[in-house]
Amino acid sequence: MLDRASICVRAGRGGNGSMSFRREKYVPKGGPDGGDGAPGGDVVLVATRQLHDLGHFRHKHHFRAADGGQGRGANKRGADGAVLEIKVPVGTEVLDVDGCMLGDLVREGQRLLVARGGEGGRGNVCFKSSTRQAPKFAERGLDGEELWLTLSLKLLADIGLVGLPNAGKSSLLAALTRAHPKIAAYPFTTIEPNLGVLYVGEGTAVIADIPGLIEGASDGAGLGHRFLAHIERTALLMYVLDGGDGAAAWSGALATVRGELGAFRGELLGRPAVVVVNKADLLDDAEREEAGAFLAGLAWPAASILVSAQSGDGLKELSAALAEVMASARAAQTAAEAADAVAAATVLRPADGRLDSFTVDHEADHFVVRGVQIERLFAKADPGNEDAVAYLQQVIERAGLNDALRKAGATPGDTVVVGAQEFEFS
Ligand SMILES: Nc1nc2c(ncn2[C@@H]2O[C@H](COP(=O)(O)OP(=O)(O)OP(=O)(O)O)[C@@H](O)[C@H]2O)c(=O)[nH]1
Ligand SMILES: [Mg+2]
Repeated sequence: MLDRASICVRAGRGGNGSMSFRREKYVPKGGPDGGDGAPGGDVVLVATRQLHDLGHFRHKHHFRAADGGQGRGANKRGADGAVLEIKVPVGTEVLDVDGCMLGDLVREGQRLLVARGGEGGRGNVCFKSSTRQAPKFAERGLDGEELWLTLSLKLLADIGLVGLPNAGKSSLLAALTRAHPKIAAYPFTTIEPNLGVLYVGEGTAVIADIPGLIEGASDGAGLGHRFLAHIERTALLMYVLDGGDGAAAWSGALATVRGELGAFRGELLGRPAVVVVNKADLLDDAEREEAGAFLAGLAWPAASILVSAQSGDGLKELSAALAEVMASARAAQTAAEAADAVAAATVLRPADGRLDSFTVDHEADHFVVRGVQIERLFAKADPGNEDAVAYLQQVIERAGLNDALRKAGATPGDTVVVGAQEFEFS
């Protein structure tokens, strides 16, 4: 199972704005009619349960969204670049090259915008004003963002084991999977969650074994509700009762555990459930019968079984029940999460600043201006076009760039750098 992959994503380039003038018979001097270029397509990661590992990124590392269309005459706008959606398994963490977390995709249908398409340039019709009747320039489209991402798949639990301390949760995890958790005859043996993989039908399910719950766990008693978060997104809960405690104790144990789950998050009580009485090997025939009657009397679980982690009694039956309940629980979870993801807004990275939020730094023999919007404005302007440069001068004067440069100590003739562009301060 490949649990890490690096990919390079590149959003589409914005289309150039058009520089065009109306040409019609009998209209000697038509006005400007150059349309806008369209934005390039974004690159978006989408979480799906149809994928279980990152194997499909082994041979494909580069992903590129479509460019935006160029603007044309007659005020025609280009066509938007299509968004590129890349599917990743639920449980994928997304990091940038510095190891900074960009997002954590934990639900079906959840989306993460990882590279924004470049803005389209405006056509010359946009620059018409009372003093500029015939603008002979248009903006250029901008490059889309491009970056390397590290995808890392972490296991998310499908099945959560819950019960009082010492019920045998870790023993069941060890008996059902290849995990080797610490097991001992005292409460709170487990102090960190353990994960194991159960093979169910054709697929797999991850089982999480968390520390035992005691009364007040949801308020922080025992090992507290810190661990309840680990089972919050499971599709199924498996309640484990200690067979050795005797029938009289089981109802109370269930009530305590369900009380704590409900206090932490009410919806956990409605989660599909399997109840087991463990340590069947300790029971005599009469007690086994009692356990059977107790389990049969529970109406809410999807299945209830008497097992022994030690002797292996009932484990086959338990695996089969888990597989069956898992399949329907997962389908319900996927549908509910997909509805949630549609309702929730797309996860976006922080919005870009305003045109007048920039910094000016005096570095060696030149001045560097930094600011998302102002850098974009410069990138869109064609430095070889006199009219475009005159327009740019006007806009940056209004945004306060010239004042800021003077304040920073710039004098006429000094070099100013904005993004990839360089000009002389005047
Ligand atoms: N006889 C018998 N003993 C068992 C069985 N399952 C677990 N035990 C014993 O019960 C004790 C507790 O088992 P664990 O698996 O550590 O219990 P736990 O629920 O994980 O306990 P915490 O991590 O403390 O919450 C250990 O001494 C196990 O050997 C079983 O099926 N039969
Ligand atoms: Mg344990």
